[in-house]
Amino acid sequence: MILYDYPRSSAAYRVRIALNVKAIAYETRTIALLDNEQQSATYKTLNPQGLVPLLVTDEHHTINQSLSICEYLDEAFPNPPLLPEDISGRARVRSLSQMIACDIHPLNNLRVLNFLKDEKRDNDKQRQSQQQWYSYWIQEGFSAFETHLQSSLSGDFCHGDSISLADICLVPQVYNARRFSVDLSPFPEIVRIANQCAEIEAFAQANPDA
Ligand SMILES: N[C@@H](CCC(=O)N[C@@H](CS)C(=O)NCC(=O)O)C(=O)O
Repeated sequence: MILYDYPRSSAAYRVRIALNVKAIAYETRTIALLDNEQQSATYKTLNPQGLVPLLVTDEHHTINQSLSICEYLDEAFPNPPLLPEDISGRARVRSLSQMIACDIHPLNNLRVLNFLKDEKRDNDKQRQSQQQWYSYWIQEGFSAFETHLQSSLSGDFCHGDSISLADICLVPQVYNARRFSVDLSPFPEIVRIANQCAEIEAFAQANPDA
């Protein structure tokens, strides 16, 4: 399999974790987001959205959207599973995953931050306003996520005592939060679970700093 990737892309980071958890061999092709390579004609023939990640399967199918890729991997390689067996558990894990992937992450994406740039502001003001925007959306989203984690349905991980798609979405978002110095002290459960995941090889190997 080939993963079109960028180390600091949190959507691609999710897929790297899923591939590692399932011990699937893969190659990466780095798309230089800061050089706008995602918008090149060559890449857009593979992914017209101009975003990473993109997975090319061994059967040469291309799949974009990290959650679809993770669910594809889960169906193609069922062990260990990324979703619980019971349907309400699966719904809970998908809902936690989407809280991050659909309602936090898109607001802080590179193209959104670039669109919000105000060329009239000096660099310091620019950075300050970007930081405020970034922190606001993470803290707003994490506040609801933290409340969900207080449920008895959570355990060592977001859902019960085994890794699920929700942890795979949470860890890259926490990485981003730390990179932008977002205060995580109001979210002890999020921090506990992210730190626990960091000890697991599949997560550690997928970390952008690795
Ligand atoms: N919903 C998509 C989001 C993909 C996405 O936003 N990728 C970012 C990196 S995390 C990207 O390629 N950004 C390039 C840009 O903003 O130009 C997914 O989950 O795969």
